Amino acid sequence: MTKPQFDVAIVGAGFAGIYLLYRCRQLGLTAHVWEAGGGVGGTWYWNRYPGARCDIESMQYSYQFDQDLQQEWDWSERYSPQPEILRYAEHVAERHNLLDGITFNRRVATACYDEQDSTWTLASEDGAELTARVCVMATGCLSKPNWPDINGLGSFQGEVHHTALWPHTGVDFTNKRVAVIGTGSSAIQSIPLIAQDAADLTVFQRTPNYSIPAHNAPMDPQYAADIKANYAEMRARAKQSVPGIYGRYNPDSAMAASAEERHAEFERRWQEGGLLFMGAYGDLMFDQAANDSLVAFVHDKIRGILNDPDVAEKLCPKNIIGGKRLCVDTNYYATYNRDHVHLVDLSETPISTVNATGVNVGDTQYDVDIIVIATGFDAMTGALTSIDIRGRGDASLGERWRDGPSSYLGLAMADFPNLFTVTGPGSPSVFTNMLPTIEQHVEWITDCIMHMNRGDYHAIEATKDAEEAWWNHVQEVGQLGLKQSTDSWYMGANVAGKARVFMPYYGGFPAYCQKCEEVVGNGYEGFVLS
Ligand code: NA7
Repeated sequence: MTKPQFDVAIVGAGFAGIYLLYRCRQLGLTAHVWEAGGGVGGTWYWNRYPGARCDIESMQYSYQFDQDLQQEWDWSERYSPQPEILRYAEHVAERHNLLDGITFNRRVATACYDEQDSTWTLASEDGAELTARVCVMATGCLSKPNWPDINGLGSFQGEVHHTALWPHTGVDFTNKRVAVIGTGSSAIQSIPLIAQDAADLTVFQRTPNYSIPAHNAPMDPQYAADIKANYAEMRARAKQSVPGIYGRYNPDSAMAASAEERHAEFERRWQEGGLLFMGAYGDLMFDQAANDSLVAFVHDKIRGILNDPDVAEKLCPKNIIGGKRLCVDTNYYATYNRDHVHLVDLSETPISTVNATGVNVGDTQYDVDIIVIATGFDAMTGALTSIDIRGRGDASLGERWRDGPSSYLGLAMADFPNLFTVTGPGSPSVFTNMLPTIEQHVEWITDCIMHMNRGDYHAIEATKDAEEAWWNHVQEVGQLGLKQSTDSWYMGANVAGKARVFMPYYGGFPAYCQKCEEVVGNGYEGFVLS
């Protein structure tokens, strides 16, 4: 047997990769990270578009593994802007001396399992190799940009920028005519800021999204101090909530309340802002009438903000609220009241072509200087299937997932021994606060590796039966309630030709954690250790 270079090879230096490296070292495991970007931070390294910020409050969108860090770090705003989150990631890497364990600007091309030696060999696009007993894909859920299949995009003579590949030097919109294609979270965050500088802004909208005011503000020092004084308790409570986010969830049924009470509760939540808007009642995602009542409330809000009723109608989504991830904004709808901001509705006529001078829709040509592509990601699977991952018997993960992914707990796949995914398809991931979800996965994976070491096992592999049973459960739970009625990236609907499968686990963070603990308690049930 050839001894691998490391116990653990880690792909990606976002929040998952950083914590993995830290935890491996704490446990005495050798580990090395390959990262495609030029620095740590993952999604916060790449997504530098104007207005990029998290939609979970900063006091919760942070690590909890380091008590001192948790007490020392001061967030400046209720929702941290991208540069501050990136600085935080950099700080954690420096604070724990992790940088020497990361090779930057190294994109993984292939990952192959050698059954003889029970080791993984990673090969990078630039020809380097890395061997390890265990390989962990910490590649993120929203990492592979989704480029729209628009005719002629390459022929445009001006600047084209994808929000997820934003230039580090920024983009100067001053006196420029700008097109934004897409109206998801990235567009909704950036449009108000682009509009501040641009001479003219045209937004090309295929489907409107629901957006709730962030009411972002400088961090209230008293609020931060109160949380710091009770951080452990707050984190424990968050872990008991379905999305892993601490907050006020009303379990009552919306339709059991009077119309006045409902309106008052929705209004209170609108004034508080943020994703907890959906916590107003317990059945908003399960009862059509309840959801309709919230839709009517938000439509009224949109109509109340917009000066032009035609534009307001175009901005009112027709699908349920909460089907796609809710957006959280600062002045998004009001931006369309500005004379130089225009909305082009693509719902009936898509973009026909992009040519040298701009965007063409039907008979109308929109000449612009800059095109911003805000069309999201090949979510959940894109970063994994971009790597040629080969397991036992040369099994290809990309081939295996052609008709949609499948995984045991979002952590491991049959025929891919010693390979783990952090927040992979089949785990709660994007339905939760990603930071605690990442920490739970990293701790589970590293505990598992220690268990292997203690038992002198050289390989662990999910069984086909366990994978299939879990995946069926993921699909069943995904069909509960109203969520599946909306085409979304949760089920691959945003990428042309991608299989439609419900990818994240919709059963909630507490149920998921319990399952993971049971699996361990039952001697790594559903896995074969050899
Ligand atoms: P999203 O939420 O996937 O949004 C992408 C947007 O781009 C959405 O409005 C799409 O319309 C639109 N889109 C995609 N392809 C096209 C084409 N060909 N023409 C016009 N419009 C198109 O990505 P984001 O980056 O905004 O946000 C992703 C997540 O990051 C978000 O949920 C947060 O969790 C953070 P569609 O709805 O598909 O009709």
